[in-house]
Amino acid sequence: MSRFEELYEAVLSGDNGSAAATTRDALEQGADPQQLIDEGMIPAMAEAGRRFEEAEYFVPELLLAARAMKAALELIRPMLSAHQTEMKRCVVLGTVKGDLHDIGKNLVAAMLEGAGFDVVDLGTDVAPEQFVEAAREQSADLIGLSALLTATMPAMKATIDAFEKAGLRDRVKVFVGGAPLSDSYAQEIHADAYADNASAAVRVAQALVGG
Ligand code: B1M
Repeated sequence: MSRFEELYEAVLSGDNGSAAATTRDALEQGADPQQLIDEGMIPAMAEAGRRFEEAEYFVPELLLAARAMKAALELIRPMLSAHQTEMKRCVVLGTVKGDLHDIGKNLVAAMLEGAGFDVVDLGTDVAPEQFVEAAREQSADLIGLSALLTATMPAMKATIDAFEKAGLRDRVKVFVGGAPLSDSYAQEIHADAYADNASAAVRVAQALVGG
């Protein structure tokens, strides 16, 4: 079994000890951190999602898979951050109000950090006012909003509206992402950009700050 398959199996079966150990070993042996994410972790979470949809997995199995993915991602995060640049742009990132999904958002955070952004991660279930307050405190350049539930997509619009209301909308660029979103929805809510995955989020963020 390849190290990617081992990591895939560890995440899918929710074995966080094995996910961390496999990741640690693979990194020590020179594995590419990005490849571990793309070929081990993401396919495992996609399969966990498929099994959930087919009623083969239930919430506890999903939570275990998510925990295993987090354990592996924590080891990879510093390696992604190793190539930081001097000029740091600040991104305030979070999952919008009512939404507790954070795996994709955490991946986006890790990749942005890896690309040299200063990431302020507000976590999940973040109210519009919390985004505004953090953006003000941090003098943020960018705001990244994540949503995984169709029911919480309107909270993205509420957040963008809160920036308008606070008079900050011209000072920050807002990009959005998450499985139920689309480019057209992003346009509809007047976001500046949409990214459909973590790598695209980095490209979008770089484009929005003009570099
Ligand atoms: Co939930 N869940 N969940 N869940 N869950 C979904 C999203 C769902 C599609 C499953 C399903 O029914 N088919 C469904 C939503 C349906 C809908 O609204 N359309 C769903 C539901 C219904 C629910 C609950 C309501 C279930 C319940 O309790 N009855 C509940 C809601 C809780 C809440 O949020 N209030 C719930 C709970 C949970 C768990 C807690 C068990 C767990 C989350 C654990 C955690 O995040 N810590 C969970 C999980 C794991 C999933 C699935 C299986 C996997 C999500 C995931 O992590 N994917 C998901 C089904 C699926 O996606 N197949 C599902 C892996 C991750 C790497 O991908 O998050 O898409 P993703 O992120 C990608 C891109 O979307 C993008 O980049 C990432 C990397 O490429 N991206 C961004 C994400 N954010 C971005 C931001 C950006 C840019 C790109 O810029 C800012």
